[in-house]
Amino acid sequence: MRIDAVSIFPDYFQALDLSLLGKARQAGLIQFQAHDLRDFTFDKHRTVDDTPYGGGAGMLMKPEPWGLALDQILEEETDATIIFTSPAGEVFNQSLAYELAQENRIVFACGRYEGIDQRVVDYAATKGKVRLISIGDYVLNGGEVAAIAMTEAIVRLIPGVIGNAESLIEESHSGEGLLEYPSYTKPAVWRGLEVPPVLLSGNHAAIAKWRHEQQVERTKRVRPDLLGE
Ligand code: JQB
Repeated sequence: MRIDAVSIFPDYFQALDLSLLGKARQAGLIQFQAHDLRDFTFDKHRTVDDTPYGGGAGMLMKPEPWGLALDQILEEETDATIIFTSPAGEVFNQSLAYELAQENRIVFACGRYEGIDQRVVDYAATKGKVRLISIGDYVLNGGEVAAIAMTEAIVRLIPGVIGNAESLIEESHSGEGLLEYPSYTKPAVWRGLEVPPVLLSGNHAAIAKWRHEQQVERTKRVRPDLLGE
């Protein structure tokens, strides 16, 4: 899979050099490239924003640099998915991560200010599949953090990226169904706080039952919406 991101803050994406994602890149499982939108401007101040037609607060991103960036990144590519991170998009979730993990090419268009001229979205739709995606119902100052979060969720689903295939299988059984159970490691007593004795019992059926009960209790308490309530 090849992932590109266009942004006026390409340095954000250095976070993807670290850890899991860095290893997936070194192993050739994914290619990632961040692009500076200002490289597609020609004026002295490398301007990417302008005032909105019809009035309103703040500035919008002007279309011309976006058009040139998309042209250069996509060239003759026809099957790319172009994702506009946006508070007005569909909300990202695990099933969307699985869906996007099947793609060959993803381009993240990361806006700033009050967003991007709508014609950029319409133009992108002539070059590939366009999606507007939000990472949740809160307001960020721009799309970079959202693109990084989605990239991490997507890339870890690519075969070979997570060393332990079992953890993915376990997730897929619980994914979007129930919250995780609480986990403990050594020591058995820490600062007077004990690990639940059932986990030290060696009784695997009892452990599975306890963990499932914990999942149900937590989900009812914290995320009743996941149980349809
Ligand atoms: C500009 C963004 C998000 C991209 C995701 C999420 O566009 C705006 N509209 C109103 C207020 C603020 C902005 C700022 N902004 C580009 C841009 C916000 C994404 C964003 C997002 N994905 N919250 N905010 N979950």
